[in-house]
Amino acid sequence: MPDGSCCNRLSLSDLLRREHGAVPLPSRLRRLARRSAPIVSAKLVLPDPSANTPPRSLGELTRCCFAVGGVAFVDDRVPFAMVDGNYIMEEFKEAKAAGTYAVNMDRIPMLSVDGKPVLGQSKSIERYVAGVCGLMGSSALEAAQIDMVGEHVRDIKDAFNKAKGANTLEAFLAEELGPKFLKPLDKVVGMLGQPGFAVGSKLSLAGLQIWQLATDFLAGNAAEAEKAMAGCDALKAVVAAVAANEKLQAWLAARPVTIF
Ligand SMILES: N[C@@H](CCC(=O)N[C@@H](CS)C(=O)NCC(=O)O)C(=O)O
Repeated sequence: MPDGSCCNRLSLSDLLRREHGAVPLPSRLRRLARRSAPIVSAKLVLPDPSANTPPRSLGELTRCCFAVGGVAFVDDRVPFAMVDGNYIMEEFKEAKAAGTYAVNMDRIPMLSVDGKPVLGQSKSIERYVAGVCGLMGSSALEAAQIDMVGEHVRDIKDAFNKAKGANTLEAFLAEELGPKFLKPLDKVVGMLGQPGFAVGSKLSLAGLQIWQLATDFLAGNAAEAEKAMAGCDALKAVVAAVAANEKLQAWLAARPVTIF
């Protein structure tokens, strides 16, 4: 499955602990954080227990933000099974019928706060959670620049997926990915961030998005991606700095193994 696949309800209802971050938590969540103990739960039916590919669902970058920000969260995954190549998601079907995901037009991922489903759209969730976790820069302008870099990354993924759909991926990787996308993005990051940072001088959602693009999204085309990245020193420094983050590394080691 391509990046952009299913399937999580991320819950902030048990937002318990916050160690870093420029954006203060609402006082109600701060009270919750003081009185609760960390809970992280994952319900997942693995269709193929031997599958060993990294999770790349629409909720994964949000989980990475929580991890890097030191904010405990409930990792509540919709169970599914695969039968004859089809995804069977009975619990999801029932929850949809009950209106659980209505605010997100009956789709997931969904963020719940205080037990209430309040936010859908993976990118909106990412930006909100990144703010809570102190990953949206040091000013309103930096927040907007982080948002912009995220949209640049989205454009690159869209172009990749379009080429894949049109069976022109090979040409895209060889002729367009570097000159048309990665090199211009390298320039952006060189202009906006200190060495090792996508924007400003702090780890941000934009850095995580660049890291995810380089290490996960393009993982199936690693050799071509490496060629396309030649000379993109600012991007490479961001990827290396994010990959060196110890909290992120701990999450990567602890996260459940899933097929996407
Ligand atoms: N643009 C949305 C896409 C959400 C989406 O398409 N979710 C899929 C699962 S990956 C879904 O819930 N589809 C409805 C269904 O399967 O009935 C986002 O980024 O969150």
